[in-house]
Amino acid sequence: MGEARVRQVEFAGAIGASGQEPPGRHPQVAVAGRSNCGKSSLINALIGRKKLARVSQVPGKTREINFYLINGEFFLTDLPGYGFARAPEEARDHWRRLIEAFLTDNDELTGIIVLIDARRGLQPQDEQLLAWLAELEIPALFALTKIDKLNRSGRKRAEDKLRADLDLPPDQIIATSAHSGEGVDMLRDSLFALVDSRSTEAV
Ligand SMILES: Nc1nc2c(ncn2[C@@H]2O[C@H](COP(=O)(O)OP(=O)(O)OP(=O)(O)O)[C@@H](O)[C@H]2O)c(=O)[nH]1
Ligand SMILES: [Mg+2]
Repeated sequence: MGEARVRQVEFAGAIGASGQEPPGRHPQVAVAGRSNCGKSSLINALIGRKKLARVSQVPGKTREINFYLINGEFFLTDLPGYGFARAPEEARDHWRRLIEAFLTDNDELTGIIVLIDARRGLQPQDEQLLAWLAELEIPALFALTKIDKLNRSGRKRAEDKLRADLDLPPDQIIATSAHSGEGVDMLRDSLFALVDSRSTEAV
């Protein structure tokens, strides 16, 4: 396996409407989750940059798919969040079209990192995404975010609940915090392993 280290990262471009092409042909791993669950913050932590991915003060602001090229080899992709309660129907339709087009017929898509806010757990709004992942057989990694906000018992409850909800073995859910850095190295290792598994497969 290649070394799980981010040596170089650059913003490569964005897609704002379905039908647009990604900014280059590289394997992609996308980060998805509800609005405000901490996607951009965790991407910054994973790539070791404080401000490359924009962290929003106003939830539901990101409407584009943003591509970050890692080591000149693969894209880490920041997907717009979903499930923002006050989002108008039109915004939800936009999200659905954009993400469905991105997930469907995307030969470069190697996997998805699904982020779940540790204080909220799996929500009904996550179901559309999970249904697509299952239907399209897209490999997924699952991580709880903002784990620093919970005490020991709250954290155990959140981990147990998500494992039960997703019916996954314990080692497939990583508890993370973009603020304390907990779990970030582990998630990065899993991310690189996912990308490696693809290049091995292609040979
Ligand atoms: N305590 C704590 N707060 C966090 C953490 N990660 C993100 N936040 C905060 O949560 C808010 C949303 O973070 P973002 O990274 O913008 O979340 P996002 O999922 O990209 O949001 P959208 O792009 O709007 O969907 C910000 O105020 C962050 O500072 C974390 O690990 N711990
Ligand atoms: Mg964001």
